[in-house]
Amino acid sequence: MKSYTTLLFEQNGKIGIVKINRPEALNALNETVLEELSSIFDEIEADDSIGVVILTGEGRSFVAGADIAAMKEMNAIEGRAFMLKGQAVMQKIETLSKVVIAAVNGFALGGGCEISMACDIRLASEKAKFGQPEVNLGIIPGFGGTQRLPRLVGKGMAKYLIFSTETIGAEEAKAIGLVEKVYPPETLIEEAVKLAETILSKAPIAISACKAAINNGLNADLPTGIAFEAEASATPFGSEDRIEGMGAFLEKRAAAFKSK
Ligand code: CO8
Repeated sequence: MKSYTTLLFEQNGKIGIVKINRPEALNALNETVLEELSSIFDEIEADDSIGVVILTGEGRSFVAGADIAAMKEMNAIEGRAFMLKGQAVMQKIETLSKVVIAAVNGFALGGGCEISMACDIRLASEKAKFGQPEVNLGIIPGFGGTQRLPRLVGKGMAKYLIFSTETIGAEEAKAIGLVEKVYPPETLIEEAVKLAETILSKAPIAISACKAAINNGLNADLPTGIAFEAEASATPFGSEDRIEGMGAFLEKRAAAFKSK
């Protein structure tokens, strides 16, 4: 990996751990963080030695939003360019061929909640806090929040959270479907690694096809989604891993998958 000024990277077997590292600003997303995230996810996509990614934050925050001090100085054109840059990063994470797990260790506000929603699965510390406070600042959740939040929690709850700007804790986030699991802060990363290892033990080609089928299907109506599913099934079905997985089941042994 290249060296980054606002990110830390660690590789543990096939698990890549990306940590946003601007704790003095609670890991707020400025242009540099967005550019570095874009670059590191390109590197991860191209790197066959990484199978699953964990995204987390250094210190007491996951990401406390887009950088308000930086945005304050932007004119409308610069603001739009910044928004597009943020949206592109979220899109890159969402469409990565590998699974990305958000390990939400603290504040996930505004752009922080939005980047967690671009990840495939959200695990949260009991200390995590979620919210979309943008309308307090005269802007909208413009890193995909108006679109991904209703898809996760439903239209009414998304409007409630965005219009009220209420900050909610991890358990409430779990109750509304914004978070999948909640853990004590000290075991969050350990649990994220365990989940990553579980995912890594499955056929990678099938996991990647499931991710694409779910994402593409949610962007379409049901018949189109079902057609995506049929298309997505073809490659895993034709793979050696399918022969291996089915053979292993019938021979009552663990499968040894080979696909990337
Ligand atoms: N941007 C810049 N700096 C920040 C941010 C942020 N989002 N959040 C915190 N910081 C900085 C603080 O300014 C402070 O810096 P300093 O020490 O130099 O004063 C430092 O981090 C520590 O923060 P606090 O002292 O405020 O810590 P507290 O524990 O008292 O409070 C909070 C923590 C509650 C998280 C508080 O910092 C807060 O409310 N932060 C802002 C949260 C917010 O409003 N986030 C949404 C931002 S807007 C956004 O994300 C839009 C995305 C789409 C953009 C579309 C563009 C068009």
